[in-house]
Amino acid sequence: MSKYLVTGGAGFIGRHLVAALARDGKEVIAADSLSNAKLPDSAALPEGVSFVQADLADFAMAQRLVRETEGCFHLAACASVVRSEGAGWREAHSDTLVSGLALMRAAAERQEETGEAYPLVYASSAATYGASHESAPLAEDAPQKPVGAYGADKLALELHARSLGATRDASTAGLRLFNAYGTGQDPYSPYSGVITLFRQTLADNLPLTIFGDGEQARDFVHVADVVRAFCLALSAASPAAPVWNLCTGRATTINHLAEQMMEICGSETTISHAPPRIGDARYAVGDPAAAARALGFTAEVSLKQGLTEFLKN
Ligand code: UD2
Repeated sequence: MSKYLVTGGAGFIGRHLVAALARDGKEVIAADSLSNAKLPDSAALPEGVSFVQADLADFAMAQRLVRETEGCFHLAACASVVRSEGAGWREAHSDTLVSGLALMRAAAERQEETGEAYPLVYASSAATYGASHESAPLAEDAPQKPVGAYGADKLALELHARSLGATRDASTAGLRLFNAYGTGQDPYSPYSGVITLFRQTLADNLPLTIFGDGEQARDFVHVADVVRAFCLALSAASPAAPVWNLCTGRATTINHLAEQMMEICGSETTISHAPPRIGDARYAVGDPAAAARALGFTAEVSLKQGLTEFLKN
């Protein structure tokens, strides 16, 4: 039976991926440092899944987990802007970049020992493109100009994947995630996405706050599609270290999002506008064509469908 490592396995996307792999009959080691996620209830873990609390930047730990598995989905990262830009920058850098490097090096080493490819699919981010793009969907060859430490670390991960592919045949694939949403994000965490925050605000019957004029656009991709793309990318991992957008290609403004969510909930709450967030991207929408060609991946869940399901759960 195939056994896979999922890092960030206690996080929002990680939990969905672990559940999907288990449903597919795979064994899974879900590893997480728990620095930004809650300990999963061991009694509720699907059959074939074990959980390990682990600092993945610890190379010996990465080596151990990689040796026990046949492939890795690397989702662990520190998405907190406050931590990665503030006093916790060193730990955040370790969680986002050093952990990925440790796993990639452990994967290359395992491959050299066994002579068999060890595929590693890692989460990169739309944050690698930066905030300065105006209106056209971003294809993979768009300039990458990250504005924060998180985006810089994700870009560095892509570069290291390429470098380790060239020097040691490390077999990787990167997926640049746009705005993922779905059940399981903590509604009280300031790091949760706008959809999760709006849902909680609507449930509390409070006014929605939109930062700026609300005409900034995002590419919202449902977590079920995210999971599918990760699974498809596993067999596309190679020493060429390919990277694809994980997106829908559809632009949704925050004004439109708020309207749609209010309509689905039948809410008549008010909307207040606050000053724009510093460094907020005006337009973060991906071009999905390359992933469609290479992986056969097209996002299937429409925003309306995804929001309706999400707001009911
Ligand atoms: C997302 C990621 C971020 C990084 C970036 C890359 C999340 C939570 N953040 O940031 O880590 O990967 O993408 O491009 O996934 N907004 C409101 N009202 C609210 C909350 C948000 O108007 O109450 C706006 C916000 O100003 C932004 C948009 O909604 O324009 C989306 O915000 P977000 O925090 O969900 O995600 P984003 O794209 O800023």
